[in-house]
Amino acid sequence: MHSTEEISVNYDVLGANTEIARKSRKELTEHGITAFNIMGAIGSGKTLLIEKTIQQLGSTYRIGAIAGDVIARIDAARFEKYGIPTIGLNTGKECHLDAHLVEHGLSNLPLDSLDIVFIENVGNLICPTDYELGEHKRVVIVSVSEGDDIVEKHPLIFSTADLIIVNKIDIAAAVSADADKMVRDARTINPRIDVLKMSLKTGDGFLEWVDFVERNLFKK
Ligand SMILES: Nc1nc2c(ncn2[C@@H]2O[C@H](COP(=O)(O)OP(=O)(O)O)[C@@H](O)[C@H]2O)c(=O)[nH]1
Ligand SMILES: [Mg+2]
Repeated sequence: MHSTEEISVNYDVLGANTEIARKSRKELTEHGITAFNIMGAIGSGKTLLIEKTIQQLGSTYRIGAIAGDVIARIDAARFEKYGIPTIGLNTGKECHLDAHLVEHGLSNLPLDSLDIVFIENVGNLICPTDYELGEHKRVVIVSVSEGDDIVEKHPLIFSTADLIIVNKIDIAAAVSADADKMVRDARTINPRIDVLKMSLKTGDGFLEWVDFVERNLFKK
């Protein structure tokens, strides 16, 4: 028979995280930078989305990136090859970025000469939910190959997001997934959410994403 006991640590971890995130958001805003927190499962298309956005918008706006991963700088290297300022953050055993780590990352980016910062979170649909990072917009990208019940099974992350992208619609038939059901599920969970169906392979829906990014930039 297990016995359980409540232990009070007298420290509000999430509250402290939110406080640092607010400071970072204020600093970014003062610099006229919009930050996007890109969340989603491993393999949903987070890195490719950011890479294609750098290709599309990199000559118009000054873009920086933070790539979160448990180990290694593989995704960071994918952004660096476009010549943009990039910080790779390793979380070790943690399944999400937190505001403290991102604050360090931001302190190493040239904030005076950026318009956009893309933050690729660690691949996970649960852990990043409660951790604000200082972003202005929260984006969740899911792919049809995760199963068309993936949205209804993870309501919390969608309830806090501003935009959900249902990606890889080019392979929906091959994996017997109903992308429209995923869209409906997202709208049921969060009626205020923007939803896009996309294929980063064919380009379907990509320009709507670009429009979402540009609509959320500060006027300079
Ligand atoms: N068929 C197809 N493959 C995609 C699409 N988007 C991403 N991929 C592939 O999915 C894999 C994972 O993408 P990646 O961006 O690394 O995912 P991340 O782990 O979320 O950063 C790569 O092999 C991509 O080429 C898409 O829209 N359609
Ligand atoms: Mg990635």
